[in-house]
Amino acid sequence: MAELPLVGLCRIDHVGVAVRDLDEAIAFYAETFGLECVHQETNDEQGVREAMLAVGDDPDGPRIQLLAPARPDSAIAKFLDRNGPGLQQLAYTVRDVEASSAALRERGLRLLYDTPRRGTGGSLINFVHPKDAGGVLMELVQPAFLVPLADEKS
Ligand code: MC0
Repeated sequence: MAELPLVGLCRIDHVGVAVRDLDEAIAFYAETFGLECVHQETNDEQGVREAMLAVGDDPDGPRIQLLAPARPDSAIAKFLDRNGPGLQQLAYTVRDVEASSAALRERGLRLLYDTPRRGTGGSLINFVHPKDAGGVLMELVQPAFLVPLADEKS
């Protein structure tokens, strides 16, 4: 039997937490847990405002990602309506999100996007449907430093 291609999960990239109000959540995590916000952005395609929080001193360590809805029809708004605030996703770093997605498709899992989309800080992302990953929304993240520039692709 032919061997399945490697999935290539390298490490935990971040844990995503749905929140109703981003600024309030950033203040809560800073004042209560001492976690510093190291990055903020709005992702229009995903309909989210997000903040990355560092845990400990490792500059490459896993982050906590706070996710607040930027519009009422977004995935985060729907999650909050259904579940309230809380853990929404677990994200893994991969070197090649297309290769990892293909490997998971070969194992019969549903990937949410046919081709990767833009994630935090210029990363490329895709998701495994939570019903195919034991009830966990699993995100694959190819960090920006591993995303080829447009003129390097050919
Ligand atoms: C839904 N379900 C979840 C879930 N969301 N289970 C675990 N974790 C979640 N986050 C469950 C529901 O409870 C329900 O179960 C079933 O999945 C519904 O499936 P569905 O009807 O197919 O889908 P929807 O409409 O609920 O949407 C879920 C889906 C959506 C995962 C497809 O949220 C989505 O497209 N997510 C990907 C994009 C995303 O999450 N963007 C925000 C983060 P029952 O048992 O009731 O049937 S943006 C981001 O993360 C970027 C900025 C980045 O990191 O770079």
